[in-house]
Amino acid sequence: MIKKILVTSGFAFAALAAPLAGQAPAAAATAPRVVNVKALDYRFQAPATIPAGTTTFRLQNVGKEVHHLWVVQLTGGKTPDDFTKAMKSWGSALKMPPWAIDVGGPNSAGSNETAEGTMTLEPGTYMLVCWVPSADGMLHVMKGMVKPLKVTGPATAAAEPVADITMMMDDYSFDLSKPITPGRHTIRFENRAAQSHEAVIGRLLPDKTLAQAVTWLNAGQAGPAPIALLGGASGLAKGRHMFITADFQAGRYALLCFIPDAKDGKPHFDHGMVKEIVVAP
Ligand SMILES: [Cu+2]
Repeated sequence: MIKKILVTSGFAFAALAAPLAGQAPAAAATAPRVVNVKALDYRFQAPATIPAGTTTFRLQNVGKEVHHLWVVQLTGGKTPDDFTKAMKSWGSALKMPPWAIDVGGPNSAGSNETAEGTMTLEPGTYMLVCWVPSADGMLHVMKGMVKPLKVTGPATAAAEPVADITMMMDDYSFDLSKPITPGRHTIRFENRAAQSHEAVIGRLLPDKTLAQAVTWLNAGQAGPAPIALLGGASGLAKGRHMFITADFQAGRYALLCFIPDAKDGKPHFDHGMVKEIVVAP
């Protein structure tokens, strides 16, 4: 943004430089790096390599279906090929190998919508994945929505965002530090449970229920959407955290986790990880 102003207008630059002069010159350099990712039906357009450090992934959904960006780190020397081989046993169920660690990402965005998520990534090998199911029951990852990402050192010196609200995830709950009010908020998500959790967030449309939102998302999005998705946190492994910044309006919002349970394989919403919250005017 600033770069654009610099090359197009000297006047704008002078106006912009004045208020910056009194501030610490490092301020601009510490904003998280933005990585733009496009979601299509059914693939990701994303860089192959990014520097380590605090990074905002901006997921632009240019497809017709709902998509999310789920980032997993491959540990124990595993490669993207190992991940592709492991996928062959999945079919219509999410079976994350134990060496693939959920590190977050921007969760579900509707068609022509954008969602953002900020995480701090260490150097390593990662995969970008979409687990959203299509109407045929097939997960998008099985249709080609999976792409390797190399994260290289040294890390950029970017600071993590400052959150005004914290959301703690546990077996099987979403716990907000305070009620969400209309307007723009930065929320820090943290998972303190042993197994991974996610938080899909959306505004329920008038007269629509949580159950209708779950069914619509889980069964290939048949018919008009009962929910306006605004993103949320993709899967976070134990102890991991991430941030989203999003605009809220007055209304009823749904918080949902679709991850299959470690013990019985049932989605976490069946264990109670489904919550309606009210953003009061
Ligand atoms: Cu998808």
